Amino acid sequence: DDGGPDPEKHHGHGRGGMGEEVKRKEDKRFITGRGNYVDDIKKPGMLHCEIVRSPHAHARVNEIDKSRALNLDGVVAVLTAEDLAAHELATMPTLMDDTQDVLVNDKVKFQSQEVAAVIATDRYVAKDGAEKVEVDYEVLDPVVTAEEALEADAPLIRDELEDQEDNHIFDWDVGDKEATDEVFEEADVTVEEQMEYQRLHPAPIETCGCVADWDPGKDKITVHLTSQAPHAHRTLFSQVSGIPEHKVRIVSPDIGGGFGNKVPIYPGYVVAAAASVVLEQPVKWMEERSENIQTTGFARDYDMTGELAATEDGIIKGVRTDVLANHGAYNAVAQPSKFPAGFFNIFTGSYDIEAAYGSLTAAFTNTAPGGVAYRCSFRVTEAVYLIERMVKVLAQELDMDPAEIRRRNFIPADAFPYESATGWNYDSGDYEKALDKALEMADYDHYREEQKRRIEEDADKLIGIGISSFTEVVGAGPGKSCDIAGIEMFDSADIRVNPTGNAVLRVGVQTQGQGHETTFAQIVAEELGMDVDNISVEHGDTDTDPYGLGTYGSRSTPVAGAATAVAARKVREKAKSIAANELEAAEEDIEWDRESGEFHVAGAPDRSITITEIAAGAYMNHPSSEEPGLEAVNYYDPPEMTYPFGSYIVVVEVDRETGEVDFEKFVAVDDCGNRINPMVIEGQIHGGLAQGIGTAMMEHVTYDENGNCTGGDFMNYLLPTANEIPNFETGYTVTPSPHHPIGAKGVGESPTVGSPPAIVNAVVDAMAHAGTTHVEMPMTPDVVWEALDEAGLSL
Ligand code: PCD
Repeated sequence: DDGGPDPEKHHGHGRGGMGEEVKRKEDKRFITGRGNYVDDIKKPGMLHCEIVRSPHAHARVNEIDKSRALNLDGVVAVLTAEDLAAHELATMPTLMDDTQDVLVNDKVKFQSQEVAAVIATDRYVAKDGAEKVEVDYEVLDPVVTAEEALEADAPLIRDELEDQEDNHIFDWDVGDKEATDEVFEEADVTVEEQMEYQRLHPAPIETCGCVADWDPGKDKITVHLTSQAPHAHRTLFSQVSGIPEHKVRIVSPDIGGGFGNKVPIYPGYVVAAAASVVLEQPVKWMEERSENIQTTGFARDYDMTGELAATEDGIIKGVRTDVLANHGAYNAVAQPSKFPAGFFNIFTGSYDIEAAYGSLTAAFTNTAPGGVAYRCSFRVTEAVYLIERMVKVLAQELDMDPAEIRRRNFIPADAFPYESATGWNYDSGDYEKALDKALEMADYDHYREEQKRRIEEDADKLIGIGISSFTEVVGAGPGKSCDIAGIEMFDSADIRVNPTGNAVLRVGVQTQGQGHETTFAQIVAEELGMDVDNISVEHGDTDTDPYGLGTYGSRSTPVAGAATAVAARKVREKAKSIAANELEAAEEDIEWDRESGEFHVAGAPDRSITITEIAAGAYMNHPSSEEPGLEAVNYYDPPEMTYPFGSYIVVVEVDRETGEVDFEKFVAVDDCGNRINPMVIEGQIHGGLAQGIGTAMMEHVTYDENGNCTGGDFMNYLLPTANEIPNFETGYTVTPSPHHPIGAKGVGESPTVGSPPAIVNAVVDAMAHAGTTHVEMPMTPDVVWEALDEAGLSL
């Protein structure tokens, strides 16, 4: 082939291909109010489902009295675990092969857990009905933190499991312990820090929900589902329900943000589907906001110790980490099954470190289950936070500039492909280039001067500068190492060119807002020389789309994007033989020109033909050597993941009187290889940085000592608004992925992964002269003021 688009000539050819800022096709329907979300789906005779939830975190259910609810006009049914058991649906598997109650069987294990379900003709009646279900609870002692859970006399949460004698789930480790210990013994300097990555929630605007519709005439169920992985969910639905897979159709319509929250299967989906089969009517279930935050997939909740060993001049020799993970009441983390700690083991980050060792213990607690990859490739966010914070701690210990210490330890640009001490194969990178660019954009030296001046003048407001030079790992597969519930993580594309020269692309991944209807059409435009307006993208319907593993872990571009390019090139190959037929030349003499998008006879550029003319030829005058039609399918199993990276620099002003933090400057330089749509990328970066600010400054799912979720609504789980978001300055470098057909890497998660350590490093940096080495997230004004006070800096 011709090797794909040229990164140097990255401005496209005017047809809306790679590198062009094509306006998002999907936005027309979104900004004119024509989006179609799950809650917009209304079917004749549709019933509504509301869930009765436990007010207690840990309690035995003695009795459920349905009678008052059933007496309410409009209530059709009240379901409990017993009713589901009759259909073998009382429990469901989690993505990590644990077994979760769909409705509580015997014992409540977290606050707001699903106890019963009321099905009614109207949502409000269903809600009234849910209030009338009487449950007799016997309250038990709850266990809220992982530390408490592992104490010898802690109450046993999972007493229904045979062989489970305590709240311990698993231990995991990676790296060479002996070699790492040795490096630490011999090191000039070692540093250690304890840090918590607090429990977060993805909190998408659209909560989770479904409309399940059993068709007794066809013995087929159609479920409109807030799903980031429709095909995988179809397989799981079929396995759990016993309905054959070809009789299950999952439709993921417009999704109002996923962020990892819509990867797992939740009890509400199963209840609605069971109710629809039993009642032979469509049933809708839609979460409210607090149900979403309190019960469906949380993220993070890692309590981490980090250690670095280094030479006097700041060469990092070893890294060690130990983690205590709170997994909630069930082991329901959403990650490939061979990675119990997700991709946390990439904690050597962007640095060439000789020895590394990490260990982790996971525990059950009486809190909601989860551990989803919230804008993060399976725990890479925690890993990046750990290493980027530790590099700052080390720089302080050695009194070195944090930019300089990074420079001394980066994996050099000529060392790629690079294998890390924990076994990751980085495809490409040029970390110093990105850092240099960010330093320049941030006016780094100026702010260092300003910082000094403020300290000397004993100013009321201090300046802090934080850096994060992160590496992400996105695009899971390869199928050999990555799976969801045993299904290999490949992805797919199916292109059909119509006789009139336009085309439909169907892909196995779908968009939750990130713009696939535009960017995937751009890949086809680039590879077929078609105009982007002539390509429509379809996704999210398992009856018509090729099987794919879903959208998360920034895998769409690396995997389905690759499948799209390969399928388009297959179409191009066939197009050549049609071109030869039309131009009355030998197929070997036909060349494709990326610039013009046309096929021509070698040495005779005026004997050329467009893809539109070829499409007509494929249906109206096809060569006898070929089948009629013009289409191709590709299932792509990536040989490796892709490793986007970047350098973020944050300048903050910290108020010594109030603990308030103001962003003075926020610079983000990203490298995602070849860029499909720079405008979409910039939008992705802005959104992800906003979520990084939420993480660092205000978001936290909190619990009190009784297991009450005290951070479970938007009054208490604070999301950043336009008021808290500064002006971002974005930049980029281009280091193509050598193994990806169009040289692209993912980018959607990078800003959320990369920014929290830059922000925390900046706040710590403002107090570093007084000896502060760490401030915990979320850095609300009171937390910052405490830290100032401890350092003797508060006013
Ligand atoms: N791109 C371009 N170029 C390159 C790359 C990329 O252009 N080179 C673009 C694409 O195409 C798209 C975007 O950008 O459109 C993104 O991409 P990616 O990175 O590949 O990714 P995806 O797969 O597609 O997606 C996913 C992501 C994630 S993961 C998340 S969270 C988030 C993000 O995405 N989410 C969201 N973003 C977003 N946006 C929106 N709007 N919404 C949402 O929801 Mo996970 O794991 O799930 O947690």
